[in-house]
Amino acid sequence: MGVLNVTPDSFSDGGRFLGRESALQQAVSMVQQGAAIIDIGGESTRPGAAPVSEQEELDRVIPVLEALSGQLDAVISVDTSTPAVMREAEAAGAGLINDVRALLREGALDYARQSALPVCLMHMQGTPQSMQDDPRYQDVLDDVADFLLRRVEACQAAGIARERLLLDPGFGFGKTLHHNLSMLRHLQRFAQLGFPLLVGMSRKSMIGAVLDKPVEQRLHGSVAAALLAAQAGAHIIRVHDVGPTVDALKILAAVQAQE
Ligand code: 8Y7
Repeated sequence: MGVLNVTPDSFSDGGRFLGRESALQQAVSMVQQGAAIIDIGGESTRPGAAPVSEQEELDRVIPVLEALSGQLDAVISVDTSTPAVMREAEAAGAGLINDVRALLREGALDYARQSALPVCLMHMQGTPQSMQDDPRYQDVLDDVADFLLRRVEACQAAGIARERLLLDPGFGFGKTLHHNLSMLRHLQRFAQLGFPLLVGMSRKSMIGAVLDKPVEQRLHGSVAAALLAAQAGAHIIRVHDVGPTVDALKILAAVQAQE
């Protein structure tokens, strides 16, 4: 899964067109490099990020999705927690809902029930505004797995088929370095829950903390983390740097195909 950066502030018509053009180019390039899914989001969920209004999120995501729809040999995923964005994105051709709030926002579970799309349920402790101030767990593996399975139950109770669900432990979302490393060390546990497992560690602070490097120098660390996750059974890896990651995963696939 390749992360598509949607430029937030192109207000003039020309700017909007350029935004769509460059998004399409970026997406095509990621697909050429081996991405099977392109993830588009209009709400930054980085630690401390300011909330974005529903209209702003729609304005950022939907035009780009419309520009990409039918143009890519890939599934388009919409990174959103907002029911109206899910609805418009599905109508515009999205094939996956990637919700970092696991359908906990008002109306999201209801929308997902009516929708036909698969949904990735991610674990986050707290909110993007506060999640990195002193996150605590009794046991990060138990707590995250329990949360995800409770969200699966809520989905099933709402009438959403299990077959539509993917799970994600949410690296960096209300976790210390220790929590993140522990989740990666024991990722098999999440892979064994019985659902496709999605993970995203690309360029995140856990990579920066281990390497003591800024975000623009985290490529090799991110590829290493992606490889470890895939080896532990992750099915989908969300990354910024598709080409280098796909190379690493091809080596793993070749080795795993060997007797
Ligand atoms: C993740 C994600 C982000 C992740 C899933 C970033 C939208 C933060 N991270 N979605 N989104 N999993 N499913 O640094 O780990 O890319 S945004």
